[in-house]
Formats: sequence, C-alpha cells, structure tokens
Amino acid sequence: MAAMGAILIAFMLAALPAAFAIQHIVGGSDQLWVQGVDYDKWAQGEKFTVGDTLLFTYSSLHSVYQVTETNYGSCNTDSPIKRNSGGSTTVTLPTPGTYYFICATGGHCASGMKVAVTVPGASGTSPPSSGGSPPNTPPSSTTSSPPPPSGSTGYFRTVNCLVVMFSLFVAKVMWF
Ligand SMILES: [Cu+2]
Repeated sequence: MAAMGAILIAFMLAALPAAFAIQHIVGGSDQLWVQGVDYDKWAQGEKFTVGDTLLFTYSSLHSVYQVTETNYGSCNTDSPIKRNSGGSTTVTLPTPGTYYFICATGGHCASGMKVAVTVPGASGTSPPSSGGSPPNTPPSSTTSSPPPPSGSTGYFRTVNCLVVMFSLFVAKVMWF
C-alpha cells in the first residue's frame, strides 16, 4: 500500500506543473483591488499564460470593467467589453493578448486603479526566445514524452487536472 502511495505521489508531482492554470490575485495576495496600488508593477512581476485566471477582490466602492486599449488609456467607462461588480470577480484569460481592466468609480481609474495584463502568444506571435528547444531533438532522449500536438494544451491541462484530483482522492482513501 505504501509503495503504491509513493508511486501515486510521484505521479502527481510529475503532473502538477502542467496540471493547473494559475489564479493570479490582482494586486498580490494582500493588496486586492483597491486604490493606491501600482498594478503595472504587479503585472510585470506575474507570468500569465493562456487559461490562467485573474481574481479581483474589492469592496462595494469599486468595480471591474474590462475595456478596450483606447478606453483603458482614457479611463472611459462607456460601453465596456464587460462590467463586473459584487466584490469578487474571476476573469479567465482564454487567448494570448492584452486584457485591460479599470475601476469605474469616478476618479479611481485616473488615479491609477487600472491594470493591463498581457498573455504572451504561442510560437509565431512572440519573438523567439533564447531558451527555446532546439529544432532537432537528439535520438538519445527516448524517455522524454513527445510534445503535445499544438492546440491541445487546454485539453491536456484538463486531463492532467482530472488525473491529479483522482490521484489525490485515491491517496486520501488509502492513507486515512
Ligand atoms: Cu475603485
């Protein structure tokens, strides 16, 4: 039983990095969505990938409007892409691109309560990075799994997530 559990744990650890989309708490875990936070600085310290989510937590003084780049620049709250209010808003980042959010309360956006989040594109839309994989993989690396087909990352993430949750469940049943 213990050995099987160890195998399960090892499997979970191997699957974890690709398993879960990351939830980014806007402003950091103790800042939330308020006035007086440098959200540009916060966003620069985060690494956003497709499928990640943003969590805005805020008081009733505030709101979260998703807007266009132009309206982001001018703090224009007319005809936003989406209005969010109620104190807790989760936004999924479904595709590469830049997402713009502002608080619609008068004066808040102008005083800096705004954030732009950029999800880098996959291959082709972003400049080639020096850390990219070489074009020709040496034949000796037979133990490494082939990369997933392009376009199926979300599918693999979901499957991995389910596998990890099932493994956690089995491990808990076995040990407790
Ligand atoms: Cu506000």
